[in-house]
Amino acid sequence: MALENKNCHLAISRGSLIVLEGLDRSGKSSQCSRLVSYLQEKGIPVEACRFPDRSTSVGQMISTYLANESELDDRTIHLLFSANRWEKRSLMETKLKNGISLIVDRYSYSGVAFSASKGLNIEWCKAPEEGLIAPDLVIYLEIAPEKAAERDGYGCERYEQLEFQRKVAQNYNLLRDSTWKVIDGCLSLETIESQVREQALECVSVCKKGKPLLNMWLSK
Ligand code: Z5A
Ligand code: MG
Repeated sequence: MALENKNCHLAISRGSLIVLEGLDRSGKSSQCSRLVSYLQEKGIPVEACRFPDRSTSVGQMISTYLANESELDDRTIHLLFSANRWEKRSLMETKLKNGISLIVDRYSYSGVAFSASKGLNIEWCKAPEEGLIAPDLVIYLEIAPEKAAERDGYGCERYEQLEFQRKVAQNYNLLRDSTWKVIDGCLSLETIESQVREQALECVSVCKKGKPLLNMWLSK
């Protein structure tokens, strides 16, 4: 009984929120899945997440829009992308507090960089993201828009146009903060993978030691 009580007070060290960002085709999804497998092999509790999450009804509206099968006002689609993150917020918090690290393919930075590239005010774009969980680490895969356009699958969805991607890159630059680590997205998959691993392991270790969870753009 005494032992049970003692165990009740043992705090679970929290998981890390690690986000991958970058222009279209910069290699985010490839690196997310490689990182998840690597951390799993090391016995670190981890799950993958992605935004947009097309599995929800909000996500399906977004997916239809991205495929050019529906039209929505720029502010409306911006708020839908944000709502798609808000509908996952409490689940993400529960997982992090239960020691599960989350590797997230795109997050609020995509939301703001893409919408601001349409001419929306950047502060207006950031506002609905305030209060989402702040990432512990943002890995930005940097690649010239021209290089990304040479990769497989480019041009299938609404935003995959060179001029637009140049604006997105400029807006990403405005959003950089101390949580960002920039990796050259033109390196080989394997070289990037090893740099991503190194950054992720350091982040997991710092979070385990009790780094507090913060909220997006409120406490920075
Ligand atoms: N969007 C938004 O507007 N607002 C928001 O809030 C959010 C998103 C969250 C869909 O996103 C769109 O939604 C996106 C932003 C906007 N814009 N568009 N269009 P998405 O995440 O669903 O997009 P995607 O279909 O996954 O594509 P992607 O993310 O652009 O690709 P990626 O994940 O960065 O790349 P990849 O799939 O890992 O790799 C692409 C190809 O390159 C593939 O053939 C790889 O084998 C190859 N590759 C990858 N790395 C390398 C290296 N290092 N060398 C050579 N080749 C490589
Ligand atoms: Mg992707």
